[in-house]
Amino acid sequence: GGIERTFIAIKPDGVQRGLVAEVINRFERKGYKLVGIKAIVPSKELAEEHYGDLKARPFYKGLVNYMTSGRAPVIAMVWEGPDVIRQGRRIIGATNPLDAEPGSIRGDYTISVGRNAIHGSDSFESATIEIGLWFKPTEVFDWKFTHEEWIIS
Ligand code: YYY
Ligand code: MG
Repeated sequence: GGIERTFIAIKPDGVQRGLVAEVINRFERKGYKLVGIKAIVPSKELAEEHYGDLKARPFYKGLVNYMTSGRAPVIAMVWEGPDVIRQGRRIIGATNPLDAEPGSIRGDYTISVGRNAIHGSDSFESATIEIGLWFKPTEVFDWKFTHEEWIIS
């Protein structure tokens, strides 16, 4: 795949669990580039928009409450690199942690779908929308690894 950007967020349970460094490490060590990061307690409006396609689902209200409680912030990130949207979903693992492969973040650290620690965009379209929702253009940075030719050819 070509160079893409994806929206990755460590949800409040992941922050409470002390998984921030672990998540960043798994993307960084793979060779992906961190082009945006911030801590944020999303407003109800932002969380509802972010999960807008799930509005009709029974868990929607609880999901929005959990994201917006402020009992821990969300760590919102933009990661860049070849095929990072699909590969990011693999690094994260299946939505239900009981289906997530060992070696994935959800597979290694979580046991409940309602506390699965991390979000990752599922397509180019949702990545574009989600980055625009969570980040201002000035909060996302164009930069190059000095050693880029040793990671990407
Ligand atoms: O993209 P992903 O996070 O893997 O799953 P989605 O189907 O987009 O659902 C978003 C979010 O909703 C999921 O990470 C947990 C929650 N959820 C839930 O609490 N119960 C479900 N049965 C399905 C999803
Ligand atoms: Mg999703």
